[in-house]
Amino acid sequence: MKLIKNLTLAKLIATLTMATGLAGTALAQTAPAAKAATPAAAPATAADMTDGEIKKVDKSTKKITIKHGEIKNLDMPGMTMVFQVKDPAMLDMVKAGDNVKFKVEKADGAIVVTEMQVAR
Ligand SMILES: [Cu+2]
Repeated sequence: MKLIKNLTLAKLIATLTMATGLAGTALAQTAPAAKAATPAAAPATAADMTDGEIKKVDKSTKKITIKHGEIKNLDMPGMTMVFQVKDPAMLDMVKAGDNVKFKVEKADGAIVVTEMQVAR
């Protein structure tokens, strides 16, 4: 009877030690993540710009296909899609394969690229 009691106690202590160890690990993992989140508080203008790669430029329809990263102001995840451009001159600035930073806005139900710069 005494042996069983000791075993149970040993098991309890082992469980507690393990739980404490896990909690310690969780805390250690939380710290760098919180630190990494701080630089994300960038100026609003930079946050509005989206990274993308030009896939296709169609001057006849004034549309551009961009493989884009997350578009935060439109709450859109990364994907490849066709955009209209605000200024057709933008179509002369870029070609397929270019990496760009661009800004998109919703206008009259369409998603329009309003600003674009080639990332070098
Ligand atoms: Cu999209």
